[in-house]
Amino acid sequence: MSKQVSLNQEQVEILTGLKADQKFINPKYFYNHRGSKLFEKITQLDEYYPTRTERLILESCANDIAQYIDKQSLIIEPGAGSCKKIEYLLEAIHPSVYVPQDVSAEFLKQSAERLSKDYPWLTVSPVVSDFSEPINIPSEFERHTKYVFYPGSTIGNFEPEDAVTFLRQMRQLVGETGGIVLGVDLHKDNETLHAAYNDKKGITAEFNLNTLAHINDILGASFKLDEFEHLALYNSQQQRIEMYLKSLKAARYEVLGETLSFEKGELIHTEHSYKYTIDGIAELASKSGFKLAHSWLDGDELFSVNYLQAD
Ligand code: SAH
Ligand code: AVI
Repeated sequence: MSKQVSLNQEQVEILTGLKADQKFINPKYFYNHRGSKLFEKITQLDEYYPTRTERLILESCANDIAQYIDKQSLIIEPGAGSCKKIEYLLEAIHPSVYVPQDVSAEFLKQSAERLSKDYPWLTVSPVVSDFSEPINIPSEFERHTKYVFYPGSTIGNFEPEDAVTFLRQMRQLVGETGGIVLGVDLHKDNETLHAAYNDKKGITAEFNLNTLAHINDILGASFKLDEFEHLALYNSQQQRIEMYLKSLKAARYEVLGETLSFEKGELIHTEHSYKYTIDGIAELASKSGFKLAHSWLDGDELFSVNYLQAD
């Protein structure tokens, strides 16, 4: 008789990916507590230009960005992580409520507590949930004009059609009067992109491999991290970084009543990171009920911060 195993939603999602012809793991599984800390280390790497470049833009353009945003508003930040980038805008925008959302529960809690302490005039109301699902804003905040702050080019981790679905959801959330401040990484030469996802210290490799430790915890599995290798390449035709975990040997794992087999050299897809042009961002906006009101770029045109106004 086969053993009945009752699985939770995360376990089903992960097992479905690992049984597919092209194996995959949703990139949200990078982010257990250790993954969130490793991402913070990535943001400090010389090769990883997006974070420092976006911070420079936010710092120098905060007052211009604030022109588009009502005071005393409510700001929602999906995938807020460390909640550091909103700080560049807080004094200029002066919202009443900040709702950081993330899947990495403990990391979010710590980030939100720090922000709350540093900005006593701000109501910080963190939400632990998946940003692909609609977010519930507590009814006491209903009267505020709503804006979304979505920095870091996390939008690039969606397939372009899913990015439109996500932005449509954000359009519903902000209504006729709000908008979204959207950080998007731009097209550039292959070497810069390749280096950003293949850093010399191997932090991105650790971040990618940590996914296996995270899913080991969720599945009660025993994937061995040293039997896999980090692989990241730029696909210039599709204009995206592709990240994989490569199995270094043939292996079979028994996990929650399923047999998972890996061939030597087989790839598990873990992330896409799409890079856009300003025209591409305008297209995303118009497909999802926004218009691209303004884009702010750094001098080298590596990264963009955009304001998408409800249309
Ligand atoms: N906004 C920060 C962090 C970006 S890293 C910055 O710009 O530096 C991506 C963040 O999104 C992480 O904190 C991760 O935990 C979160 N995340 C990834 N997938 C998610 C999902 N499906 N739902 C909610 N949060 C998610
Ligand atoms: C969160 N996200 C936008 C990062 C990116 O660059 O796509 C995640 C990351 N993956 C590897 N390095 C950083």
